[in-house]
Amino acid sequence: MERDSDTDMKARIEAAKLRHGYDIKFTEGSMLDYDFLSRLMRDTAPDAVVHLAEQPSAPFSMMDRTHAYYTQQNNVLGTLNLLFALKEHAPKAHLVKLGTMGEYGTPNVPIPEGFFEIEYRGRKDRLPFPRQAGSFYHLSKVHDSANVAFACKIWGLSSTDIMQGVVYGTRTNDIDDDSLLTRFDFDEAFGTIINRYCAQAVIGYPLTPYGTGHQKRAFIALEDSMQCLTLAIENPPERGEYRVFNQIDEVYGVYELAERVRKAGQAHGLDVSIQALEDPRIEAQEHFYEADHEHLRRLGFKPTRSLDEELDIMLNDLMRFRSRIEAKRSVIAPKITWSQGRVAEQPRPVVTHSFEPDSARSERKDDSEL
Ligand code: USQ
Repeated sequence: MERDSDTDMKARIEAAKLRHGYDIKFTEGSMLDYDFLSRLMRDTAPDAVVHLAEQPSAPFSMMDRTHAYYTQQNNVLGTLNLLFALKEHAPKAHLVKLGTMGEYGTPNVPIPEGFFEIEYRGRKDRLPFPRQAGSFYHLSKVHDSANVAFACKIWGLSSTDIMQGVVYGTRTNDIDDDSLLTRFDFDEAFGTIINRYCAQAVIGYPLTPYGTGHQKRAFIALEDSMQCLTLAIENPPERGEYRVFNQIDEVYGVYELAERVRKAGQAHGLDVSIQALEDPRIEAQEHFYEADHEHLRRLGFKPTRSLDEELDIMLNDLMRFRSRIEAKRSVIAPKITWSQGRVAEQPRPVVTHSFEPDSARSERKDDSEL
């Protein structure tokens, strides 16, 4: 589903008009070009700005110095430019800024929504929950959060910082025709895990959980992610307020997900195997993971479908594009490591005998024997 972005954008805007009557205006420019951003804010006088224009890949940022530098420059300085442009031309606009659940890392306590009450040495305060990001990409989001909160405090801007989990899916409900399909990434840098697993399942490539497969993350379907952004826009914060939403639905372990995709694939007649690989990342393998996500629920968020229903839709979509995925088979193997940057060889397979579904593990009281 990859296409040339310029011609693609024009065609898709026309298709959105034709099919849904949407009147979308498109202006291309860089977040690092302050004059462009400033003009855009002045000319459009927005009520809300949804900022999705950051480099979104952790592996990309870990390739080498150039990629780490690009990621932090584009993300941190681009957002800083936007804050100044808002201050100058649209100080009442609501900035909906995409952060990431990865800002928090995997602490051994439940993760609140941005802030927590703490008592320390007999004194109490409400403080930002500690950030323990696991890549130069995730760190760029941590810096952004601090800059956005600061701008709200000193200039009275208002913002919702969205701590989004890992997104998956091939379409939203509005994408009801092939002319509206978007790009779909399944390479090691830009493909997120469920999208990768589904693409792998379709071409008979063994699914690739990394390490022990017990790493847990919070997930949300693409359609639900759009539902949450809509809710945030429709329910803006007060002037000067900086608020944080954990935009997630369910938590899964990465091996558990491979099992779910294997089952879904079998239901589609696909022969799906799983081959765990040495983890190219440096990340906790066995860990506690629990995160609050009440703010969006209180605003009315309801997940639209289950993981299995979404997997069914994804596999149906991707099976139609099997030959295009097959043609890019070489981009699947991970070759970006956290310790060495980009390497020539893909990580070694690891023995799978220690795996079992996370549900079975959580039913046991004592995990220590694993
Ligand atoms: N993983 C595998 N096998 C794979 C790919 C990934 O086991 O083939 C594992 C990773 O090691 C990690 C987990 O799956 O433990 C998630 O990896 P991912 O590549 O799906 O997602 P991640 O790198 O964490 O980043 C993605 C988006 C990013 C967003 C983030 C939300 O690319 O933009 O910020 O999800 S979160 O993970 O909550 O930080």
